[in-house]
Amino acid sequence: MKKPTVLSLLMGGTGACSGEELSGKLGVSRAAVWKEIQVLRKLGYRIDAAPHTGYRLLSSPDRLIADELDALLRTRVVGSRILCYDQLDSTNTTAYALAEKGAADGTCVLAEHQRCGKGRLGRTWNSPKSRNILLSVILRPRITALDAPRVTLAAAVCVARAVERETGLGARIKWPNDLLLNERKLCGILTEMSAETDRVAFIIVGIGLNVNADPAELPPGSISIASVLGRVVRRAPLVRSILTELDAAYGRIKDGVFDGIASAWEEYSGTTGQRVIAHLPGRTVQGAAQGIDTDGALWIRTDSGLQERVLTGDIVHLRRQTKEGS
Ligand code: BT5
Repeated sequence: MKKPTVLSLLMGGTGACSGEELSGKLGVSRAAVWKEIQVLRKLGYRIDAAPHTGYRLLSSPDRLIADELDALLRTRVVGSRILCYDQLDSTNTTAYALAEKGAADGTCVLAEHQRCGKGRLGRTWNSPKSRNILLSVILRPRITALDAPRVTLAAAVCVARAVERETGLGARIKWPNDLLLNERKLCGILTEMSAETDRVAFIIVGIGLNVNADPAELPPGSISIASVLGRVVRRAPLVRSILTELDAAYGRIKDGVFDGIASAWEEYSGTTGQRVIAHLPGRTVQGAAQGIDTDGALWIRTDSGLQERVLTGDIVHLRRQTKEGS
């Protein structure tokens, strides 16, 4: 159980909280409570202070603030510690460095802006300041490096579920772990790890989710939740949902139990059934995507009738084939 804060008590209460009540519950002076109220107001929280009733939280800013996320979360491991930064080079790079220094399982790093956000294979991730979710989670599962890609598959399912729950939008997974809406990229996941011979030391699951960015601020082919819904979406509840889903999945993955992940992935797959091109080292494979196996490899039935198993790489969705074959 995390220590209560002024913010968590104001968020948890149904009515106003007096300064005396807050100072009693937190074991600090009323002056210290007043000081904390001023800090929260500076961060953009609107807090009413009435002489006889006390403090009441009227609204929260759309900023990702550790105290608020702590107060929203009811997870076991994921979110055990939350660190929110204004600016970083990359949340994955910071999370990796923290993990090397022994940061706890489930530690989360968030940033409002990344100076050098990373994609896979040396590509970049671009996100305008304070509009989207840039999140990295440190996990320490008891698995081998060979099983690590399955953690990424599970993470894609978790984000798809959270987006569906919070916004009603049905994002689809493009193999291996992009989320698409209307065939445009909504979310990318970058998993990095440190492994010894027989065991993973830690995995960093880095999630970039476009929430409120205008697609004009993003690379071509991108989309955001707000651009589809036509309204701004608060990011904190979305982060809470993503971390809650990850926590539930991690309860099983931590001990190497991956049952049901491939089938959950298939439920959200936008790739299975599509005509695709896979770019592999030195060659390309074109055909119908048939789905993934338990290792997360994509099976493609090529036009010559052969079955190809693609374990890593990039694919492009081609236009869905109609009955007439057009
Ligand atoms: C990914 O790589 O999709 C993984 C992206 C992971 C980003 C997160 S943000 C938090 C954490 N910290 C980091 O530094 N990274 C992770 P990849 O499949 O290689 O896709 C990269 C490509 O997506 C780029 O080459 C662009 O074409 C495109 N792209 C870049 N920014 C985008 C955005 N905001 N929305 C959609 N597409 C984008």
